[in-house]
Amino acid sequence: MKKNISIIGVPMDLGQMRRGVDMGPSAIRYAGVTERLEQLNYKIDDLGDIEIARAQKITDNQEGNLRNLKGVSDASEKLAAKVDEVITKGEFPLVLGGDHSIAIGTLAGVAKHYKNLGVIWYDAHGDLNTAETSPTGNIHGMPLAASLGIGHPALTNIAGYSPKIKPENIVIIGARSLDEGEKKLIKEIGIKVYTMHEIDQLGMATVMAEAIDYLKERTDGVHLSLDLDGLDPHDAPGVGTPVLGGISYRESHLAMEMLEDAKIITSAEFVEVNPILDDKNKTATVAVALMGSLFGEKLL
Ligand code: 4U7
Ligand code: MN
Ligand code: MN
Ligand code: MN
Repeated sequence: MKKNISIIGVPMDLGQMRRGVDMGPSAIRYAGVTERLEQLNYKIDDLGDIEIARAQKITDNQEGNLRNLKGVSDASEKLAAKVDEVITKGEFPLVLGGDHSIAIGTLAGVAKHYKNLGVIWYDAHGDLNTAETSPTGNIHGMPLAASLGIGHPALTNIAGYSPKIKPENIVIIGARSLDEGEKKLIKEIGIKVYTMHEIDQLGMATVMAEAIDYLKERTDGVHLSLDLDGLDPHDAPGVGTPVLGGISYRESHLAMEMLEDAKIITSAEFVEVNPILDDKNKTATVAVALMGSLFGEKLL
């Protein structure tokens, strides 16, 4: 039986320094997310946007190398409560970003409901920094660490518990820009990572088959956190931190189709869409197309 999908917009831009990513949810709605998923016979409940405090000056406000800490932390609490409510109602939470710092709140709301939540982190980056290791102080580079319980308590203790996830339940896909501290942490705690090297060498079909097998045998739910910069900037130009040599549009569709076939995804978020940096809303359109595949659209 198909679950109802609840859409939650998070117009967050406090986790980084480029303007415009707060318009990501609008861009994704404009690209037709509701209509696309209704065609697949889902009932869509668009819950609107979480309210985000507007920073006075997004470039100031440094608190010990954690830019806009309070704004991010407050929004994470609100988002966690909303996601928790959606899952309690028996619906599928589909979260639209906004910068990737929102994953802290999403995972805080989701992980309450699972003993062994799995996470697919589809991203050019590891997002495993802390104030100590971050070269930028931008919290959108820290949500995976925070969810593991690593970092400032205002980020790790959202919803009153920590950690949300275990290192062995995470699979990172598409990595090609990892900071030194992130590389060290990955080796220390043992996170499974398919970098672009493995995707080139094995092919996306094998990478996804392995990732699905790995998560299936150890988790009771899987959250997909898809940062559009996981894709190559030619296919997804509207992102704040583009990195050349990424996952293609077709490879990404294959990944989504394989996740749909495996029926393992229990919540999802699509983040980092920045329409100001985009080419005619291409990146939001790509995001919606990938959601189509994730929720069962077929070519024939
Ligand atoms: B995204 C970076 F230093 N690692 O921490 C950092 F390269 O959510 C980039 O994946 C983080 O887009 C990118 O600032 C965060 C940087
Ligand atoms: Mn990224
Ligand atoms: Mn990211
Ligand atoms: Mn980015």
